[in-house]
Amino acid sequence: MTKKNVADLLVNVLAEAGVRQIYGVSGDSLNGITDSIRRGERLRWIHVRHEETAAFAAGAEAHLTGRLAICAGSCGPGNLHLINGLYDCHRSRVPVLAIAAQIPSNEIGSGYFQETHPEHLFAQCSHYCELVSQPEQMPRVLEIAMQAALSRRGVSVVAIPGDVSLRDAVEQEPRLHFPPPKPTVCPSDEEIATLAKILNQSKKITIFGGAGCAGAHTELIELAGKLKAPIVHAMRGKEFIEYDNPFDVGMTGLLGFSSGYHAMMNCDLLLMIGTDFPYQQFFPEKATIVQIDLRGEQLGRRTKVDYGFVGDTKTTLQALLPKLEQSQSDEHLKLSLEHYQKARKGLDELATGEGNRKPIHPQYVVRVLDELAAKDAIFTCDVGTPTIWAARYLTMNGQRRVLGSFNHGSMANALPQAIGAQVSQPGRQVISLSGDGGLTMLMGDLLSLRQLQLPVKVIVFKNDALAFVELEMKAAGILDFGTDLHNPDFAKMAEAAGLLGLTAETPEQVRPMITQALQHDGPALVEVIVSRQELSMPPTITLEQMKGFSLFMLKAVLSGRGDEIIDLAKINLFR
Ligand SMILES: Cc1cc2nc3c(=O)[nH]c(=O)nc-3n(C[C@H](O)[C@H](O)[C@H](O)COP(=O)(O)OP(=O)(O)OC[C@H]3O[C@@H](n4cnc5c(N)ncnc54)[C@H](O)[C@@H]3O)c2cc1C
Ligand SMILES: Cc1ncc(C[n+]2csc(CCOP(=O)(O)OP(=O)(O)O)c2C)c(N)n1
Repeated sequence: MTKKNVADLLVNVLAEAGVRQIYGVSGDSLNGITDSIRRGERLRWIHVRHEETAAFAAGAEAHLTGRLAICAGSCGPGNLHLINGLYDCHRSRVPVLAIAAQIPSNEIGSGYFQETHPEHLFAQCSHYCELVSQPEQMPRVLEIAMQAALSRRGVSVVAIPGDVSLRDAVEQEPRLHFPPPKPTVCPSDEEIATLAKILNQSKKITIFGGAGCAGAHTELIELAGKLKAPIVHAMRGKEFIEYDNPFDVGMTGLLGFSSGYHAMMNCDLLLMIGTDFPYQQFFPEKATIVQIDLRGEQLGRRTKVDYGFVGDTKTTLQALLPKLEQSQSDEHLKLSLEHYQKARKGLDELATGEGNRKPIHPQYVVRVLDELAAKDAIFTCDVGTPTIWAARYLTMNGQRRVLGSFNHGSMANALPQAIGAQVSQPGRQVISLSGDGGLTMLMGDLLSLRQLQLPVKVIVFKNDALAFVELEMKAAGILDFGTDLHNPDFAKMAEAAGLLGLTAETPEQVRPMITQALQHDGPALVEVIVSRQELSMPPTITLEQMKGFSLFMLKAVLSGRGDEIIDLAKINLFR
């Protein structure tokens, strides 16, 4: 048997751990590793056009599978390009390992060609970030990195000079051979009794759930039934909470529903479960606040908390439910549900499109897409207005998924995440809701759809602007500046890149074109010419009040229509 080099060992350890692919862009310092992938035939090399895409794609894979996903960049600029995508993965707490190739080990510290120090660069966006400077460190450093990414959920980085990858390995095999641990975490019996007592004594309870409720749908619904409590969700909880949920009153936050906002503001007790919703302004000031989270450091991070418990949602609710009395008072729930129906109706009324009457409202596009997409479709949405439309108009059902750059808030996430989603879930329909700004930021990777034969469907909301920023500028009372986009014909560009390219200019073209794209056996792009300024400020807030406040400082929900601020409301008023 030929002796392994360090790169072979690295590839072997990853393959043994169940890794199937590495996203990246090759380069001299990575040659040892890519060559080992080629020879070993156990991992696929997913060749993208920009390393940032590789990191976002790995993040999407990790999000969907829950397993470790890998990206790689060559030394200096190569791995530096990973950084924004890695920040996103780290802040979304998905397990991703980045391999950052390094310059020749004997040149480190000399200011050599392409020299950077990945250990410093990636320190802020990783749990673990170490340099492998000699073969004896392998596979231990790699395995520590993998364990850190998996158990602390987030990013680990292994920096490795090209020459070290090519040296003979000392160890030959992986050292770790155990299945992923799956501990259950529950508050103590005493704490569960306290929690039950507080809940049994309270009347107007609202549950505020987030992504930490994944896998606990049954328990959550039972809990709401016992407490007669409306359930508000945070954005990352949408895919796990919204469906089959008779207690659903929508999302809160600026992009949320007024019903979600009011259900939280009007309760006596807010029960936060598995959420890290970041906007302080949306929490009630007077209500008692109880928080349950898997990680103790999250308790009280976003609002004052009166009772905090450390536990995973499913285990905690299973322990709690038998101790709860059936609530007899459903006034708060009824009011919240009625409010939700009204808010939902108001938003649905905005999602219309008729014949050839321009402009096309983006809400209409997403409503049609929602109707036509597969039951188990995976949606990705760009930061910008596509996040708003996804939050409000995509319907979840327990099988569908929705991914975005929700915590890091980076533009250009949707296409790269769609690539990772499609690579890791080859049988599923993957749809990217792309902004024209977001798409063009990492547009080179449209080419990857053809090269990698990924049948991703890209819906481009062509409003010729950084529209979300224009909204923020208007909210701050300043004039739009630096937000115009002079766009190409995206459909023609897509065609030139080997994709099906379509343009919808009128509402009547939306449905047939989305249908055609979804049925197309390959990648497709539909550019939809949508209205530029679709949203308006809440009627309760005047322009004067808004001055000096950024959008995220507003303590209100961005209503779907606006009657008071005429210049913003035009589009809605003339409908
Ligand atoms: C342009 C833009 C606008 C946005 N506007 C809004 C908005 O209006 N409203 C909104 O809601 N969001 C909005 N977001 C998203 C927002 O920034 C946050 O990403 C989102 O609110 C967080 O959702 P979450 O709390 O469900 O998820 P996370 O932030 O992922 O928090 C999950 C929490 O659950 C805990 N947890 C994990 N597993 C478990 C478990 N098993 N048991 C218990 N706890 C667990 C974690 O420790 C964490 O504290 C916006 C994003 C963008 C980009
Ligand atoms: C990398 C990055 N740069 C800038 C921003 C600030 N920003 C947030 S949304 C947005 C506009 C997005 O424009 P587009 O993709 O066209 O979507 P739209 O809002 O127009 O629908 C910008 C510039 C950001 N979030 N991320």
